[in-house]
Amino acid sequence: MKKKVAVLMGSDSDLPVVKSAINTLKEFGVETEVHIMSAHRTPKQACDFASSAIDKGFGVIICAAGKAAHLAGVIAAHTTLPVIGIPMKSSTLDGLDALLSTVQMPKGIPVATVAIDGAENAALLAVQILAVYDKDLEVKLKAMKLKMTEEVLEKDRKLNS
Ligand code: RP5
Repeated sequence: MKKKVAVLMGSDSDLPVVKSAINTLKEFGVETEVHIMSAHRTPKQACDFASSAIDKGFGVIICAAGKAAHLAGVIAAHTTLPVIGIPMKSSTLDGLDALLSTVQMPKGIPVATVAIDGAENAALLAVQILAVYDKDLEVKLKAMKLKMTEEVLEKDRKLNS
């Protein structure tokens, strides 16, 4: 059975950035569930979601949060699924606070952290994880990489013509 990806964000104010992750997952045809969920404002819902995510057919969980960004860490603490953290640039510290909060996990509870506001890469990493056991996704990823290479080579040709 095809696995789903969960996209969680700490606040609806994160949505404009997180949208590109949702769109990328859609482009790959990955079934996606999106929720506003906070380690601080809805702690019980966050723990319950993570604890039941495997049974609900999820394969990867993406968590976007800003400031003292604990969402990805709390979710990772309650599941064995791979968790990808997107540190959000939503504070006066330009997201550096969220980056450090997301990436500096204690030994035993890893969170795969992408760049500040790196929503698209979070989605691609989720697709790559699912593609280990999904040939269709592997083929789509290879096509995407080929297209990227062609675009750069075309620019290089134009530059030198
Ligand atoms: C975090 O605090 C959210 O993920 C968001 O990035 C930031 C600000 O949230 P709001 O105050 O806009 O709801 O929890």
